[in-house]
Amino acid sequence: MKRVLSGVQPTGDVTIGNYLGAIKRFVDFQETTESFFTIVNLHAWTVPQDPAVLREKTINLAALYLAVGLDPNKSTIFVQSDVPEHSELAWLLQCMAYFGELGRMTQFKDKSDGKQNVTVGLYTYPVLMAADILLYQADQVPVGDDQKQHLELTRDLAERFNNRFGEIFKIPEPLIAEFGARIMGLDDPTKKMSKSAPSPFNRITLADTPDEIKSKIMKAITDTENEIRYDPETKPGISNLLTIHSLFSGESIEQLVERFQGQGYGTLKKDLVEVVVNHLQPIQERHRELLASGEVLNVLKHGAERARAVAATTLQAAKEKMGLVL
Ligand code: AQP
Repeated sequence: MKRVLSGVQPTGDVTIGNYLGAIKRFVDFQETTESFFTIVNLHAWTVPQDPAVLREKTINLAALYLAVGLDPNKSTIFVQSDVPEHSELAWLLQCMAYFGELGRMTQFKDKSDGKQNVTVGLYTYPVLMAADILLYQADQVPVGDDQKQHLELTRDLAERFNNRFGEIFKIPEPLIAEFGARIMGLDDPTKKMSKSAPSPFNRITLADTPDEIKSKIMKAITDTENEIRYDPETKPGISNLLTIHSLFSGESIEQLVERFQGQGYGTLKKDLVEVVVNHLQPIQERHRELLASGEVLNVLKHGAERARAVAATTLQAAKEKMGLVL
C-alpha cells in the first residue's frame, strides 16, 4: 500500500484554497493509502506568532481534519512538534542543503519581500518540510500547486543523501490536482488565495458565516465584460469563481458555462454563495461538536505515538549512516 503524507500550517483560519487544494483530497487518500496527516506548527513560527493563539489554532485545525472526515482509525493524525524527530532530521538535512538552492524558493522571496528582520527559520523552512516527508518514507504528497518547488527540493535532498550514504529515503512524488490546485484570491485573482493575505476579502475561510461568505463572493473582483466564460488568462476572476463552483458542486466547467450562458455575473455569484454555504455548514457544525467534546487532544496523542514509531526508525537509520550513533 502506498504511503501518503501531507500537512497544513495552523497559521490562520483555513481557506477554501487549503481545503480544495489539500484537505478535501486527504479524505479520499485515507481510503486507499496508509496516510499521515500532520499539523505543521513548527512551520508556523517562521513568522511571528502569539503562543496562545497558535495553540488554539492547532487544536482548531485538528478538529477541522476530523470534521471534514479524516478518521483516526484510518489515518495517523498528529502535531509536528509532538514528534521531535522532525527537528532533528531537519538539522541533518540542513547540512546537506545549499544556501543557493534555498534562496531560489519563490515562497521565501514572496514572504520576505520588503520585510525587515526576516528569520533564518523562514529561509530554512523548506528543509524542515523535507524532513516531515522523508521521515515517513512517503510515496506521495498531496499538495497545492504552491508547494511544488518545495517538493522538488525534498526530492533533491533525498537523492543527495541516498547517493552519499546509501538508500535511506524514499523519493516522494508530489500529487498536485490537475484542476483546482491554485485557488486565486477573490480580491486579486492573479495571486493565490492565502490564510495570511492582508485583506479578509482575499479568502473564504472554513469558519466564515453565511453572511461573510455572501459578502466576500458578491464583492469578488471580476472584469468589465458580462460574459461567463472560462479563460484563466484573460478572465481570471470569473474563471476562479467557476473553478470554486465546480469543485464544490461537482458540476463540470462546461456544464456551468452552459447553465449560466447569457446571465450576469451576479447570478453566478448568488448561486456560488448557496453552493459554498451548503457545503460548509455541516462541516462547521461537526467542527463545533468536536471542539466541545474534548476528543481532539486524545486523537492527537495517539497519532503522535504512531507517528513517532515510524519517524524514529528512519531517523536512527540516517544517523547511523552519518556516523552519529556510537
Ligand atoms: N490558494 C490555494 N489553492 C490551492 N491549494 C492551496 N494551498 C494553499 N493555498 C492554496 C495548499 O494548502 C495546503 C496547506 O498550506 P499551508 O498551510 O502549508 O501553507 P501555504 O501553502 O503557505 O498556504 P497559505 O494558505 O498561503 O498559508 P500562509 O498564508 O500561512 O502561508 C498546501 O498543500 C498548499 O499547497
